[in-house]
Amino acid sequence: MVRECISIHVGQAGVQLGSTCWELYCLEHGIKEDGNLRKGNCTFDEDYGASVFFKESSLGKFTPRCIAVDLEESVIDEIRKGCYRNLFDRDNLISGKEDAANNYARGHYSIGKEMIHHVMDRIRRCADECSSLQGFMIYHSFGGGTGSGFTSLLMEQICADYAKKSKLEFVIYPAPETSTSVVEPYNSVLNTHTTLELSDCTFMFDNEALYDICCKRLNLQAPTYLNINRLISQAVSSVTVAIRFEGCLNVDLMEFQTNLVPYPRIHFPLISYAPFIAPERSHDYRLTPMELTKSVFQKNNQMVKCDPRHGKYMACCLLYRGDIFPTDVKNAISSIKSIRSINFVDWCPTGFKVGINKQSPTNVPGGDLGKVTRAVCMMSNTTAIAESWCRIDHKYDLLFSKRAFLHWYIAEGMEETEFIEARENLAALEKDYEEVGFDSVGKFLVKDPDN
Ligand SMILES: Nc1nc2c(ncn2[C@@H]2O[C@H](COP(=O)(O)OP(=O)(O)OP(=O)(O)O)[C@@H](O)[C@H]2O)c(=O)[nH]1
Ligand SMILES: [Mg+2]
Repeated sequence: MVRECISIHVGQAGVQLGSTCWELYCLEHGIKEDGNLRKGNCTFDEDYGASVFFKESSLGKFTPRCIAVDLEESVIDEIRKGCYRNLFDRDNLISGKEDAANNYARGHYSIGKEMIHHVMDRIRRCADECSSLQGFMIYHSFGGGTGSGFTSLLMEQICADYAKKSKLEFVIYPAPETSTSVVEPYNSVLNTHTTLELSDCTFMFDNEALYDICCKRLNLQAPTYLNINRLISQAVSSVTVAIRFEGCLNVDLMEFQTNLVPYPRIHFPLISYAPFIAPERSHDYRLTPMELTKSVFQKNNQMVKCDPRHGKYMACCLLYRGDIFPTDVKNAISSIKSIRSINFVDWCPTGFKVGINKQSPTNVPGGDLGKVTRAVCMMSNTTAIAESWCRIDHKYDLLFSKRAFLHWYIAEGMEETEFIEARENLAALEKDYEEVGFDSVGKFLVKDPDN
């Protein structure tokens, strides 16, 4: 039975990232820009394939099961006018007249409230077209007013209406190089506070880490959002490949999630990908499965800046694509286990979960990654990712200690107490990460001196 997924793209980053993801999904499933299948392509079948992400019409045209929403129109207009304009259901491209001006409060309360019913209505229609809806994937930025505020509002509504369905997020984490406003720390903390109990799993993509990969690994002079988004799309595609294609050792997203999320709040896996290789270097390039596996444990292959050597792993999921065999993987993992700097928490020792999908990575024409026959994407739950919360919290504290820019939020109806509660929740999250890293051994052996 087909288990459909609905993608929701919110705000500029969410929508633009959506464009590159659908570009890649179309290429992978052999779907043309107008939604028709390429001749001779038959990747579609009953259980897997395109129907998880695409709706097929009686004439054989495929339409993405997705909704793109932004509070202003320019970004969505790009899709309406772009070469994929006939792919999407136009009614699911929703835009307003006025953006959230980088203000969470406008996205969540004032302007966002006017748009939410229409968006929920389109989501309901999409859900009604599914025979067995698996869940939602929500793409957005932490830093934008729409990406943070409207997404929070949307998540609240989706959770109220579809409590049992899984909700995964793909989120752009702000970076100084690409930042567009000074209040991104506020928006990020407020968004995380609201969605922490609502989201099942959140994959963060740090623009700084991706910017560095573009410059240092792929020799791009001045990377654009398009360059960055195309890299993220390859990772998102790897994360979702198992629910779209059949393969040996094909472990699906829900199974990975069970292994990745030991506690509901500890749901921010770190994504690493390999290889990052420029097209001009790819013809004489071939990494062994062992080398490939080792490279995803290196810092420069991570999509969030943090140092896993300073943390402990709770779980590692390795998603291989292309010509890889289970024995190769087994050997690679046993060699990884012997590396001293890779530490696991003692209550969950060396939990590796592996998926192999025979589909090798698809090359995007004009893209920045060269053609390779195999690749790996690692989703790991490591306590080191808490570093990214520390960084944002610190920037938040600097602003909030002076109550800087707060009046913009108050003017839209927010109260200072919400800022205080949000920050406390994030402090608790940092603490949660610290505590899961503690050794459990000995804890139960210490006797209470009074007894
Ligand atoms: N990777 C990536 N980051 C983006 C992109 N567009 C914006 N960003 C980042 O997203 C944050 C800004 O949020 P946006 O998504 O532009 O804002 P929005 O959701 O449209 O919200 P408002 O414009 O405030 O209504 C900044 O951190 C940007 O660096 C993109 O296409 N790709
Ligand atoms: Mg915007």
